Amino acid sequence: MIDVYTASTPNGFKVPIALEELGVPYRVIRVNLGAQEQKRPAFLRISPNGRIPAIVDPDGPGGVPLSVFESGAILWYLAEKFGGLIPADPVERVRALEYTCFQIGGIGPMLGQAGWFTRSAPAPVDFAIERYRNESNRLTAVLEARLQGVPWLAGAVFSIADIMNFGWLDAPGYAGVDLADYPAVGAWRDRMHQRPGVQRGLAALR
Ligand SMILES: N[C@@H](CCC(=O)N[C@@H](CS)C(=O)NCC(=O)O)C(=O)O
Repeated sequence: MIDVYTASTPNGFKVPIALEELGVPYRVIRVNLGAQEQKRPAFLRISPNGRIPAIVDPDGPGGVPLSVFESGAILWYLAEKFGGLIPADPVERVRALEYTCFQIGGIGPMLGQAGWFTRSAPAPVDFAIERYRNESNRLTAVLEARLQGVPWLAGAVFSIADIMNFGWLDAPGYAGVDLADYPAVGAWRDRMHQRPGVQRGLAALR
C-alpha cells in the first residue's frame, strides 16, 4: 500500500489520479497546509522541499521503503514501477516527458504565482499580477496549440503529462485564465473529467 501525503490542491490531486489510473492501492495521509504541517521535521524527512505531494512506497527497489517528492518524479516512478501512463511509442514517450517538464517549469509556477499575487499578496502589486497572468495565458496557448492536433498531450495516448497539467487547468480562474479563450484545452479538460480514474482520484480528496 503506497502512502500518499497530499492535500486538496492542484498539485495534490495528481498522485491519487495517477494511482487510480494505474489501479494501484494507496492510502491518503492529509497534510494540513494551513497548519504548516508540511514544514515539520517528520514531513521534511519525506519531502525535503516542505511541499506536497510526496509518497512512501514500503516496497521500493530491493524491497526497501522509498520516499519520493516532486509530483513529476512521483508520477514517473509510479508509471515505471506499475507499467502504465508512459506511452510505448518512442516519440509519444518524449512528448509525455516534454509536457511533464513544461508543467513543472511553466504551468505550475506561473499559474501559482498569478493566483498568489491576485489573491494572497499582502499588498497589491499590479505589474506582478499582469506579468504572471500574461505568462499563464501564454503557456495555456501553448497547450491550446498542442491539443488542437491531438486528444492527449503525448499524442494519441493518455499519459502522466495529462495528469500533471490537469490540476492547474481545472481551476484556471485562480490564475486569471478563461478556458473560453482556449477551446481545445476546455475540451481536453472535459475528456479528463469523463475518465473514471480521474473522477475517483478527485473524489479521494473531497
Ligand atoms: N513542484 C512541486 C510543487 C508542489 C507545491 O507547490 N505544493 C504546494 C501545494 S499545491 C504546497 O505544498 N504548498 C505549501 C507550501 O509551499 O508551504 C510539485 O510538483 O510537487
